[in-house]
Amino acid sequence: MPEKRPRTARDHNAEAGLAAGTASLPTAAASVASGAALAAAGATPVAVAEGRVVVVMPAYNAARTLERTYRDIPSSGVAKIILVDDVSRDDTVAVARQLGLDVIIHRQNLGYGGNQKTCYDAALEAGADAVVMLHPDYQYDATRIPALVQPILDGTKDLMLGSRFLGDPLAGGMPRWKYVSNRVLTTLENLAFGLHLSEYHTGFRAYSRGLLETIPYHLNSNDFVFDQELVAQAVATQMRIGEIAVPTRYFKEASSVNFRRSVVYGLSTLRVIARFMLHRLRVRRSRKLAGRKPTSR
Ligand SMILES: Nc1nc2c(ncn2[C@@H]2O[C@H](COP(=O)(O)OP(=O)(O)O)[C@@H](O)[C@H]2O)c(=O)[nH]1
Ligand SMILES: [Mg+2]
Repeated sequence: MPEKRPRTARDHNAEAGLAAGTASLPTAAASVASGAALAAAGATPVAVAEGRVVVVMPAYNAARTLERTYRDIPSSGVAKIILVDDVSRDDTVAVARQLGLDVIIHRQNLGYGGNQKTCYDAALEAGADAVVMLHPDYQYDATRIPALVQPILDGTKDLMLGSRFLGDPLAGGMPRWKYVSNRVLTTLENLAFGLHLSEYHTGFRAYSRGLLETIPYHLNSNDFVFDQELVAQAVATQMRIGEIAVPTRYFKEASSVNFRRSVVYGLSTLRVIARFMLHRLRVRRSRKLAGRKPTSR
């Protein structure tokens, strides 16, 4: 287990009772755990790549897993951790505040995609060069954040996926039906996108600032398919995509998506693929898949 992080370095709660979707943070939220602050708090200074890394956690009923997730986030090289609460019915907000996270609270439940829109708005507002999206359900190994984010800080990738399928997800406890449907959807997405990724459905990702500023993610779904739309947008705008292996854990609190919701998700993913193909073949242009502005690359 990693060492317990110094609490003082992140003890700058910024609480913004924002209306959902309007993510303008108060300036107090933009404070950073500087290297000096970390050193003063007793942390070992470690050489980190240039760039400001912000971790965002889209949260919904994560009270029982949040602290464990947080403890695994390396303290060096991460400037800020933002948790967006989507009107949880448990103590997620209280736990997040106790941990010293920057907390943003939705006034109404928007769903997983709607939550991420607020996450990315807030991360950009906080000056992030690289943004890590991490589920607060302790499913993904957050100690892998430095490896995930390195290619983005190096400027060689715009989107990094923490893949469960480069390891053995069944050994990690992934239900077989989820495994099979993931394989099928991933195969179809690879064919459509012309890529060779091992999976597209992970809840552990990192984005460059340039990517988030280029793709119009506000046009995306507020539901789970948001993640797939975002990858399609990244491909359509010629973003560079990579992946690393990330061990995963399956247990009760780490997986709330049931079979019915998964079927809806699967069908929505097929629609994303179809829309991508129509756009690519110039049969039907999609505003979502066109960049917000021309990229400089
Ligand atoms: N905002 C929001 N997030 C949700 C909702 N349901 C689940 N989530 C979050 O979505 C993420 C993925 O859900 P999860 O049940 O872990 O999916 P699985 O691990 O793929 O089975 C988790 O981090 C949940 O906190 C919801 O209704 N609203
Ligand atoms: Mg999960």
